[in-house]
Amino acid sequence: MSVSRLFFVFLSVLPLWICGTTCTPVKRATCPDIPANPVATPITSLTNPFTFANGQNVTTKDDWACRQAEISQLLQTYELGSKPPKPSTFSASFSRNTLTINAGENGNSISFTSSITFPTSGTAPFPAFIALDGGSLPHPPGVAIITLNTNDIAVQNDASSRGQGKFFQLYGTNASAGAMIAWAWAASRIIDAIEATPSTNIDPTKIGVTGCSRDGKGALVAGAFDDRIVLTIPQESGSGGTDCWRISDSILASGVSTQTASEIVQENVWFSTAFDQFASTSVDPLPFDHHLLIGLVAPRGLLAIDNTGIDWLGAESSFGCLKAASTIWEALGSPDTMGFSQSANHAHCAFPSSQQDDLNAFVNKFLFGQDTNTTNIEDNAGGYTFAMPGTWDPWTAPTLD
Ligand code: MCU
Repeated sequence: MSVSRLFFVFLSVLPLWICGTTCTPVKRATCPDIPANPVATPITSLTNPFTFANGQNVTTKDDWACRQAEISQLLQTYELGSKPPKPSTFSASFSRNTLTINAGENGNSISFTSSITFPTSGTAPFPAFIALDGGSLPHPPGVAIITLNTNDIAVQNDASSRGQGKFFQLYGTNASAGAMIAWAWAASRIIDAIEATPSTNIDPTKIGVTGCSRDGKGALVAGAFDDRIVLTIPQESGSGGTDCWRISDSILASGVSTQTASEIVQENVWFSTAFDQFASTSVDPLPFDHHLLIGLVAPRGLLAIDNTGIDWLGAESSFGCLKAASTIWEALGSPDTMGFSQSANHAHCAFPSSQQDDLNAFVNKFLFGQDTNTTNIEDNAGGYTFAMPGTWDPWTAPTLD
């Protein structure tokens, strides 16, 4: 081979050699620092997704990656507590439809299990839902259900459950985590285990997460904090889920008996104790609201399922919060990968058949790779109005290149 030909071959393999199989596009060189006191100025509208905490604008997709990292950090610091990374000791095994996960850190170790219910139809490797406490959706054909037992990981009986569960045996009872971020940690470990254990017959690239009510809040947090999850379906998650704190305060003030931050922190341990100071006084100094938690999922698939028949759930708050969040999918050029389906007059967590088509469209698109129509899924059973842009969301979505 001639020298010039050798040089040409060298040049053509160079990118592969540098990148291996994990090459990602060149990112913004540095992300802006979070200001020392991001909770200084009270904000009565929802916070602008497209402005960094230091006031700079988000103008590109690389900026958005930085903004997502910032939002993730702010949510962990002021509301949810820290989600630890994969523990330094980790192993997984699978037998008799049970996934066993062993994790160790700082001399502590735990073992927890998840049962997998396999579909009676379809082909392996199967797509799957990680379903908090089994979830409350009708099981989609061909999809496996991996049950995450929430109380085993972080107990959620009531306000006295703080620090109880295997997560806290591993990370200490003083860990900042509330129960939801602890479950999100466990969902990530389940995905690690699936990736490491091909004998499960689960496709790790086709994993969704779901749960209803308190577990719907948890499903949203799990989907927000692991971008390997391709579809997030919070069902009737209410306050602490797809509702925005500020909108819930406002609809309570207008006479709708809905759950707000000040009530929720007294009821259970879903949040870090760092959230108490805001919940007990005002949520306005928070540099985020839950439209930004929802936006951590973007542009991955998200279908929020709501029930307008129960005031406590604050479906109007969820509607506005999701509308505000939808500008993030829009800015990323992916408006069709998020939708919200609201229906009325049914028992809490009883999935009504009127929402089945919406569910099928999302499941078939994200777990089976089909080209289904998820355009404008925005069922508005409550007849809510929410101006875009408006008082709650005084911004327009930029086009992020
Ligand atoms: C909607 O989720 C919660 C709600 O936040 C609580 O206030 C209520 O007690 O329980 C709901 C729930 O989890 O119901 C199963």
